[in-house]
Amino acid sequence: MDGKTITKGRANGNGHAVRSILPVLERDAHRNGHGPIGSGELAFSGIQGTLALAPLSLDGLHERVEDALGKVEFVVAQGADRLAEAARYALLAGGKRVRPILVLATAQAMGVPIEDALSTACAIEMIHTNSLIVDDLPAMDNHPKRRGRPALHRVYGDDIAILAGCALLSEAQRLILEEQSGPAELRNHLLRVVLQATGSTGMVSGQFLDVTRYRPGSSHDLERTQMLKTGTLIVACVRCGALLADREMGQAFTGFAHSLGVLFQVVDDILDETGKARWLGKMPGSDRRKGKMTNVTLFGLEYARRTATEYYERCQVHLDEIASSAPGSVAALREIADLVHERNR
Ligand code: GRG
Repeated sequence: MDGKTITKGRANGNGHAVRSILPVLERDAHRNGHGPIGSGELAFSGIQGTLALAPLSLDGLHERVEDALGKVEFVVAQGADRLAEAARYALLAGGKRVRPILVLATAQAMGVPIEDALSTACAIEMIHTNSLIVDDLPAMDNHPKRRGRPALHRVYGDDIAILAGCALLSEAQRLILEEQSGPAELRNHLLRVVLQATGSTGMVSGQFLDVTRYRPGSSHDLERTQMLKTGTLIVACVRCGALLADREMGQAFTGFAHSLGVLFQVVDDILDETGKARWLGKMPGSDRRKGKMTNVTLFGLEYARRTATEYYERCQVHLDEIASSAPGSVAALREIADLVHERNR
């Protein structure tokens, strides 16, 4: 790959929050209309050297996400530096980055350059990080550890942790509105999708049902409540990836996103029962201790394991369908399904 890079600011004016470093050849490939089904490693073939961009793997996408998140700047008022420091402590603590990678992998499958999906991907990870900060507070789940180190409120105090969560939320929205490339209509649409998934129609209601120990009437009802808490954001990642290609999710993508959302939470329930603290980065067994309604506490470990297998298999069926018509590679989406199924943290 050509080692030469350019730095491209993506903000409209001052205060670039996410800067991108594109290999010159990659940039030119986009401009010349050769590219990109995916984005990443450059390969040449044929006498004329036809440019083809090899899709990025999970690791490659992970690297792009970490790089972009590391460049997010929290612009704060004079005297509020510790607020930015706290937000960065939570954001750069090394999560798995499943959600932003899912945005990028979907975009890649739809033939969108990774570069064009990074702002929305980062914004979603920032909102997810906010939800972890809030969930960890003593008034909620009271987790002392998160992502392998002391939870934010244990280091900075509840007050600063809440404010850092607010900063992550507002900066995430600004990223989509100001840093995301494309027409205003697209940016508004992306933001609507993200807010629908994370606000009172989605995650916030899911968390409400969780903290008030809502007792689901059936396994179907449990799935509904878990979709609110966890699954809607995962579906939103796929939807945003598709929107970036100016498409709504078709039946196959919808089925995949829903199955992955359910799979993610079922595996989370299993890990809370069977996982090891050193891998999870937080204490296991918290669901049972706190009387949470999960696949494991309500229906048992065997049921949860069967459900995980069933939804993993559903992911595979939908991925086969997607692979038969998507313009780009679905390999990274397959890797995500494997990761979500097999993870130990
Ligand atoms: C977003 C406005 C707004 C409010 C938040 C607190 C709250 C409302 C929601 C909490 C929802 C919650 C904690 C859901 C659990 C989701 C979950 C399984 C988190 C763990 O995600 P991983 O495993 O974690 O992807 P890493 O650390 O890898 O990112």
